[in-house]
Amino acid sequence: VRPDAIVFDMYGTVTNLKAVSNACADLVEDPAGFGALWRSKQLEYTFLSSLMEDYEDFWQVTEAALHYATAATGSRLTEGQRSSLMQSWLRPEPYEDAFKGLQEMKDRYPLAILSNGSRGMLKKGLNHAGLESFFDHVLSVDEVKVFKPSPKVYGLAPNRLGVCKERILFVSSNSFDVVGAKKYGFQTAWIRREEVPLDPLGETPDYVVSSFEELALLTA
Ligand code: 2OP
Repeated sequence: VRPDAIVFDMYGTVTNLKAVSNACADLVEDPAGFGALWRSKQLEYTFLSSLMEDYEDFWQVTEAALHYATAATGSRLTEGQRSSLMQSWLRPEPYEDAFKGLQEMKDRYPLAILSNGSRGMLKKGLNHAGLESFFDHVLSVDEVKVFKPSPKVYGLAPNRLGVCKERILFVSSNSFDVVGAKKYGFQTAWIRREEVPLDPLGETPDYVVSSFEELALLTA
C-alpha cells in the first residue's frame, strides 16, 4: 500500500506506557490494577468531555482519572507522589521497533503524530523519547478542543499535511482510534501492541500489523 502520508497515534502506539506502570509499581499496592483503572478512566473521561462538549485537556483528564483511581483503590498518596505519577506521562519510552521502522518510513513518507495528548505533553514526550525528528507535524486535539474519535480530530491531518484523507494511512494500537479514523475516511492499520481483540465496532481496519517493521514492509 502506497499512501501519501502516514499518521500515528502516540500513547500505546509509538511510545509505551512503561514509565507510568513503573511509577505505579513503587507507590500503590496493586500497580497493574491501579494502572489499568487509571488508563481506562482517562480514556472514559475523554469520551465524556467530548460528549458534554466541555473540553479539558489530556493532562487535566489524566489528573482527574488519577484522583478517581486513588480514591477507588483507597491508595494514600502524598502530593509529591501524585505529582511523580503525573510526571511519568512526560517520560514515555519508544517501543523497541520505533526507531528502525520510523527511519525506514521517514525516507519514503511525510510522517505525523495525531494524539489526544496536549501540545505540551506531546512536545515533552517526543523530546524525551528522542523521536521528535521523525515527525514533520505533531497534531494535538488541543487544536479542535474535542477528543478522538471525533471526526474533527482526524480532520486536522489532511488540512495540515495537504494530503486528502483517502491518501493518509493512520496507525494506532487503540481500537476506538482506528475505528474512528476509518469512519472518518483514512486508510487504517491497527498495530497489535497488546494481546487484545479488536472492538467489534464500525468497520474493520484495512491492515493489522504487529510491529513497525511489518508496517514499513507493508508500505515499502
Ligand atoms: C493518543 O491519542 C489515544 O492515547 C492515545 O495518543
